[in-house]
Amino acid sequence: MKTALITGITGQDGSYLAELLLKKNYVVYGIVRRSSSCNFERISHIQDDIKLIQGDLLDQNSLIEAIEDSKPDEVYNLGAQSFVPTSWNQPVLTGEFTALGVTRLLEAIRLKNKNIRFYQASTSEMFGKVRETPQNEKTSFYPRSPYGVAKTYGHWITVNYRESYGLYSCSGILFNHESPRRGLEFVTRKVTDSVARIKLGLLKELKVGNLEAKRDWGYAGDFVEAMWLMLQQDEPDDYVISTGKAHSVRELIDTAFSHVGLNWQDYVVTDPKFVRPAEVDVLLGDSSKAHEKLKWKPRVKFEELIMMMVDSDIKRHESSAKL
Ligand code: NAP
Ligand code: F7E
Repeated sequence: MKTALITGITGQDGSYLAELLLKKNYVVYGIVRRSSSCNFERISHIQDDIKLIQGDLLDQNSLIEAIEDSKPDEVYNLGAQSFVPTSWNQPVLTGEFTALGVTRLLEAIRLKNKNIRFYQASTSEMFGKVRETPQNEKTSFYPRSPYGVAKTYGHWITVNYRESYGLYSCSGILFNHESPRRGLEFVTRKVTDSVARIKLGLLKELKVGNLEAKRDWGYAGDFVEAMWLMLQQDEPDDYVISTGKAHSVRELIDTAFSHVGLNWQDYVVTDPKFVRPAEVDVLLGDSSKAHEKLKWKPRVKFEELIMMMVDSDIKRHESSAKL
């Protein structure tokens, strides 16, 4: 029986990864940071099956103790300040969590047990102002936000600990992945939640930013499988994980409104408040390497994903209206 330690277990990916590892009979530990109110909504259904340890990516000793207490075979570093706009308001904090936090965790592993396998949650945001399309593992980085810059540091320190100390450390360069558990501030969930509320008569309009931005959107449940597969190979390596199809925010909105029989032009307004200081215009991933070496392929298609999210948001609002 293997043991895994997950940072960011209360987040979207952490909850799906914990479910996957439990199904594979892992003992699953998660690091949670202290907050004044409980934020275990995404893991409440598995809370009795996992073990939670208090810790923070800002606090070196708490990470060392988490490694000592859980004695993991695998560590998945999913914890981060992950919302791009917040990274302009809080660039230093974003750097502390999302960049230096990776080094703190790698140091804890290096000091306690160099045989632990390490997964770093890297991102397509590192490609930013893209140098080529589609983007693969060899495409150079040009991050466009403090978040992207912090993740680029996290990516290279993961590669560096592999090359300096021989750690089995892998970096998954994941393109956008979504689900009914996505945070409400990200564009897919903001749209699907608003469509649900508009359909139920609880909201009148949806305010968004750049309609022309394009993303390669996949399903989080599919993407966490790739994280696990990366740590099961003979040699550590870095992989791009994507669907290979890009859609605009406009198409996303159209798909979500059409699913409930509404015309998006009647409800959507653009608001400069949601336009970013520097935009990532188009991201499109080439995950041939993951297809070939990990035998990984995404299952859920864009339209299915958006419909799944709209249906889930409608159900949630209907249930809370009944209470
Ligand atoms: P998420 O829902 O925002 O979850 C982030 C997690 O990090 C939460 O559990 C949060 O805990 C935790 N966290 C934040 N600051 C922390 C700190 N100082 N110490 C310990 N934990 C901390 O993100 P996600 O969508 O699941 O993404 C998982 C990871 O993949 C992130 O690193 C993200 O940057 C990266 N990524 C995401 C995507 C995507 O499309 N989803 C794509 C590429 C890469 P609280 O609940 O306490 O806030
Ligand atoms: O924006 C545009 C916005 O916030 C997507 C994170 O998980 O994926 C995520 O980062 C696009 C951008 O995600 C609104 O300008 C228009 O072009 O959903 P998002 P993101 O910035 O791509 C990457 C891979 C990560 O690693 C990150 O952690 O949509 N957009 N109007 C809007 N975006 C938001 N949030 N809200 C709007 O109203």
